[in-house]
Amino acid sequence: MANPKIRDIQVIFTEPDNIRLVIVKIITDQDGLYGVGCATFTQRPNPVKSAIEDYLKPFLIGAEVNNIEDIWQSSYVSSYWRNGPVLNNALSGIDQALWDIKGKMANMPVYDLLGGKTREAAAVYVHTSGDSEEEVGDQMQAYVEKGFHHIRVQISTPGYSTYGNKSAKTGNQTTSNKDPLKGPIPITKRIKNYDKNKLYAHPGGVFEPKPYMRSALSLFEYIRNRFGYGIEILHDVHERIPPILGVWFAKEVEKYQLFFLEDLFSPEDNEYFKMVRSQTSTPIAMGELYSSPHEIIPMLKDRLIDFIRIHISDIGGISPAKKIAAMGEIMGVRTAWHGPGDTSPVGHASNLALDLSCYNFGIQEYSIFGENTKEVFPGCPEVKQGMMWPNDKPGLGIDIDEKLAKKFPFKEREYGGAWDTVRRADGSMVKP
Ligand code: GCO
Ligand code: MG
Repeated sequence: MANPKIRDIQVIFTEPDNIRLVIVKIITDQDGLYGVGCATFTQRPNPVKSAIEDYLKPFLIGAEVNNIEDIWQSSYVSSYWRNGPVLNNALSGIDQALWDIKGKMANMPVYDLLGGKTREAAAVYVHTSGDSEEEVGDQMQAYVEKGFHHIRVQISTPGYSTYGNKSAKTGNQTTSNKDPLKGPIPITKRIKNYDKNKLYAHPGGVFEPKPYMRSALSLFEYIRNRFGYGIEILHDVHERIPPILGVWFAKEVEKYQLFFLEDLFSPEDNEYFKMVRSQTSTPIAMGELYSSPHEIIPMLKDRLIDFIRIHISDIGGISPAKKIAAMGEIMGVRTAWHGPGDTSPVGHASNLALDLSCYNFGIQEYSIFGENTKEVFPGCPEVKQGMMWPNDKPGLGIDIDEKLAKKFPFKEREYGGAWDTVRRADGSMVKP
């Protein structure tokens, strides 16, 4: 029987729980044989769709589905200029779908194609956040009682906005701080009737590094006093603070024994990780914003990070991710694939295939699937007792109910669905 070939490539947009998801479906010329892949770049879905439909589809129709690596390598350079989140998400959708097909042809789960299980399930971490330390602690208590052992903790900063907690009081509002001793007063409050529209295209509020760091350090102190050191806590700085303050912060948190401290710097400030490494043993996680091998390789080569936070579809799919994981293993760096709400359940299934098969697995981020999402994606990985479990079906073990997916078309979004525009008190931009 001839090797199956790609007959059609389809892009499916759906947002079952208010997050825009992009799925690729590869149909082969063998009846009933198809695969699904995640190409979700929630802030820019349309260019990803075009990169697939207008460029990769005509390039790949007729290709033999067996040859995943050759398809990946030839597609990667088919644009000549390469890397970046749009082209890599397009490539990821194709790549993950081809791994799904190969598993179905071999009648094996993808994790078996990648070398088999090194663990039965993948430990996950979940998100807590709140306006007060007690609120964060109570959320944490509830998760601990459900068997979770790794908890991300974020807290709002009185008078300012902050990442990970969009509370009405201090989240996306352009807040004003009344106490100048607690931090600068936002420019929108200093100048009467300041035209806020000049500053806030997509209001993400006002962020100031010192008040944020004081709130976070106080939260860690509270959590350790309330829960002790038996539970693992994680924290996401999400860039935002000037790099030298990041170096100071990484040292200050050492006594709280975080499982990891994430996105301490922006990718543009990768060089600062060398300073952190020589001054503290706080475990460092970085990578969700990387979309080129040039960003992650130096981090692994010099052991500048402890956890690879790469968003698999932003790096081009399972094929490149497994190579990065292998380099990580050789250098003593563990995986912690990005798993936010804007990774589709197909993307989570790809994360899980690597979590189970890679010896140097660290932890898996898990954003709880909404009810609609679980219905649109039959075979969603199951999470219980703080672990994500495979369903042992061939391929990625997940599908998309296209009829149901159509019931959740992309909603209109102002500002094109841009990421929050966060600014300092003086009105200057903050990343992100
Ligand atoms: C995380 C990430 C996300 C991103 C989001 C961007 O650690 O899960 O920081 O929350 O902000 O995926 O679209
Ligand atoms: Mg993050």
